Amino acid sequence: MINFITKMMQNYRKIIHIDMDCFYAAVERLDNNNLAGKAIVVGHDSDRGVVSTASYEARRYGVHSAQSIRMAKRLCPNLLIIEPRFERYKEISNKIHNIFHRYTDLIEPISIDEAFLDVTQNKKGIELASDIAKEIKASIHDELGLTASAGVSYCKLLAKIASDYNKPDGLCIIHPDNAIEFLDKLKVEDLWLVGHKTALELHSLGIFKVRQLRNQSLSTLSRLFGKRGQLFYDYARGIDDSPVEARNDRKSVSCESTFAQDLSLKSNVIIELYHITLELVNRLDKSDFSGHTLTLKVKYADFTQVTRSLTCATPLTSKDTILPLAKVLLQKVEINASHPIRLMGLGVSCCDDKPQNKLLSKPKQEEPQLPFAEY
Ligand code: TTP
Ligand code: MG
Repeated sequence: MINFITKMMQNYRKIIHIDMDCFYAAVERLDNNNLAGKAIVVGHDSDRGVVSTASYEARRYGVHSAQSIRMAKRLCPNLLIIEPRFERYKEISNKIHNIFHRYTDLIEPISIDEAFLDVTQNKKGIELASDIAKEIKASIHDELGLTASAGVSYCKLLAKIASDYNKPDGLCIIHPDNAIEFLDKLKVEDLWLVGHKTALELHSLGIFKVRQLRNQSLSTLSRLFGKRGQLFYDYARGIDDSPVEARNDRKSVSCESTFAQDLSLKSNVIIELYHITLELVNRLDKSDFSGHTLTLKVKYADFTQVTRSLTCATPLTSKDTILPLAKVLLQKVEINASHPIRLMGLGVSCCDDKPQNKLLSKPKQEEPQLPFAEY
């Protein structure tokens, strides 16, 4: 029996999830000692500016990511607003990934400050994933002057939940033997795929805790949530077989702009489209990326949003190829005074059947970037 258990244990994967603490704000503090201990946010200081992140001092006042700067100032009168410096954040993100690569190349970036690492087989032959997590945290601290939180477990779901558990500067390990006990403490909204709407649906059925979710049969969950039902059933049991997928190839490059004033005149929208195209071409060039699918995103003043895409045979790399296609996509979008436009984004992505030959021949680390993220 003991041999059987030992064998089972050996088959468990060892996964680490790392998430930097207050990432943009921490980098700003690193570069400016005067910001130490102060309530700061990173974002554009304008009427329409949005908080990218807030220091913990600011969070105490209720300031948080995605809030308007105006509201943040109201909540925290002494708030300092720092203009974002994305190039600097990417530079630090690359250095963090260089530290990860000392242990494994099986790294899945989730965003600029967050990644999964599969260290089951690692370059240093270290047995305990928790030892690797400690070393990574120490290197990030000693070499870069920043703190990270780490979660360690046998699957991505629990590693991610663990890294959130003791933030900031946390380390939390969920051993397979303790997984169910750990899950029992959690609310359903702590699980992946349980957003606000799903949480409300579950609450209406009297299901608030993961423990209660586990009592539901697979057929009930599948009937209520379709394909997600199976996932909820598995997650409640600590089952998540999804692999850590190393991404050497970028999936997309995009950029977007929130206008100083909402636009309803087509001529103004076309001028903005021109500027966004130039910025997109600049980003494509810098990242050595080309794709075949162009996507236009339009967000209206009432925050409704539409996207329009087209795929073409020619790689989309230059203004001369992208701008005419972007205008074609714009034709498919409503523009009028009763529905003014607040934000427009343009992105190029790869088609799944067209591999990124450029990147395959010249592997390079991905700069994690969410398509169209309002960051
Ligand atoms: P997060 O990891 O979500 O947040 P954080 O690192 O600032 O704080 P925490 O300690 O809770 O992890 O996001 C990483 C960075 O991404 C964040 O520093 C700024 C940026 N970001 C935005 O620009 N907009 C957003 O809405 C969010 C959530 C993050
Ligand atoms: Mg973070």
